[in-house]
Amino acid sequence: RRWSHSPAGLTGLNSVTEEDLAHFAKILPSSSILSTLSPSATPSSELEPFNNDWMDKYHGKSTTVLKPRTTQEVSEIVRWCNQRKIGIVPQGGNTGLVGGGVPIQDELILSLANMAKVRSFDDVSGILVADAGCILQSLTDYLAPHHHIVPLDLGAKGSCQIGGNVSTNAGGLRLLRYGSLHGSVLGLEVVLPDGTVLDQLTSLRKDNTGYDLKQLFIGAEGTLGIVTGVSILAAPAPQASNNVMLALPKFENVQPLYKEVKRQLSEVLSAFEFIDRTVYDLAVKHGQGRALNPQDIEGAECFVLVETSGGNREHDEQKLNSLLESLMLAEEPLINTGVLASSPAQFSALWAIREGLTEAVSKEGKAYKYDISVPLNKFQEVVDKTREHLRSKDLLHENAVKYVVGYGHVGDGNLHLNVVAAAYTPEIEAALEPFVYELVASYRGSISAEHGIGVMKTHALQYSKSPTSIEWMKKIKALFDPNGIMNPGKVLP
Ligand code: FAD
Ligand code: 2HG
Ligand code: ZN
Repeated sequence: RRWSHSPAGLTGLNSVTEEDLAHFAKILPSSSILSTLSPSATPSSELEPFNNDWMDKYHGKSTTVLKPRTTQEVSEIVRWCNQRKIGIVPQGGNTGLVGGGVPIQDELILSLANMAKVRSFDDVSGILVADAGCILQSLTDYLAPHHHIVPLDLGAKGSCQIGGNVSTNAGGLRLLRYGSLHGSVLGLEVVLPDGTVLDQLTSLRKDNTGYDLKQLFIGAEGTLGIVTGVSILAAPAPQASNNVMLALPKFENVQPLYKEVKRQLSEVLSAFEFIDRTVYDLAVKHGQGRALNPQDIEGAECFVLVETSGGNREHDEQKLNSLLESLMLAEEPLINTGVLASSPAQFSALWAIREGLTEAVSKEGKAYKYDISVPLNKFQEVVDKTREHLRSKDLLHENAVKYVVGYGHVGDGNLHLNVVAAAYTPEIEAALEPFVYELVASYRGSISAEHGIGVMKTHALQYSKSPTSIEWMKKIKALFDPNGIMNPGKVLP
């Protein structure tokens, strides 16, 4: 494989002009238009949150953000941009971690933030239909009194939008239980790059009428169209949830532990999350969740957070207690200790450690994030080999790379390798890439288990996709978006 990482140039696309703004003003009220171009002249500081990503790693130079309120408005904007060959970046909550949601140059940003209504919910079938701009947490809150939950949960739930989740095919903390969005999304409404509205917003559990077009937009990262509505199968809310944080003396115990936990908890197991010692210590340092008793976890090399969700509290607690008992009393125990939540507050505090890892890492420094699929027994090896590689390049010190950590979703075989540096520098990037991608390929893994390709990995796609697959991806892109206006420079090399 040849390695080249030159920033994508967006040839053949036009910048937004004052004439374009005058046209947008016929479609949208002035409150839905932010632009540094006169006559609106929004201060550029107001565009910064849209131009910069969550990690402060990717920076765009867009002059204009539009916030349509209806699918019709989205369609009219897109139709105009297609005629005028103006690049569009669809943006949800801007929590993406691969630079997909911010412009590369001065593309127009189309924010879904003003499309945030629940369209319908059927508490018999559990089918929820919502605007793409609904924030994930607000959907969870909406469903709670109806005793249902969104079949997806992640640390960014307070900001990310369901349209962004669908567009990144977000995995999250309970994929092990509820499966991928490719299964739970029943239908989509999408504005295609020529402005046509593709209405596939069915509320049917079963529909085998030919090609399932909606699947193409799940994980397309806004390169094929703008998702404006989502129909999703909500899950019944569990009657009882519980969790336990297990401290392990060594990484090698994770795999046998996972087997044992699956065997004993079977149908009530809903999460099994891995946290290495270094990132646990960072979470504690930066005040995420409540630290476990330091004496209890002395010598622990890593942690696992196990969650149960079931229909009968007594039955689930009994299962969890007997699991803990058998683990502690085993001749060669796989764990040092286990902290079982005994109240809703403790339950949340344990989850807060896991959900707060991304934030803890970002408080510590600038993170190079590799979200990869590798065999479970290689998780630690990947972290160790990366650390050793950086050490060999003399880059492992306070002023360069401070920490190399690993955490992730064991049930999904998904490791989050985070390299925490003092600053983003070309030197560190050159040491990490293609090193990490070569390593992943040597295990026949995936270079993106859940966060997507965005702008970060376009040049590395070939590590996980064959030339034939990439060729057909390009053909599909050209078919939907012959002018290349939809999130240009993202996903495809
Ligand atoms: P954005 O960041 O705005 O956009 C992401 C991509 O989708 C971009 O390419 C954008 O152009 C496109 N897009 C957004 N909305 C639309 C739309 N309506 N139509 C078409 N394209 C659109 N990811 C996981 O998979 N699992 C996790 O556990 C997880 N945890 C996270 C925790 C934290 C603290 C953070 C900051 C991020 C996490 N992420 C996780 C990454 C991120 O992918 C998710 O947060 C989320 O799915 C992105 O949604 P968003 O609305 O913020 O999308
Ligand atoms: C998670 O699982 C998210 O917490 C974010 O996918 C991972 O911070 C990361 O690298
Ligand atoms: Zn994740």
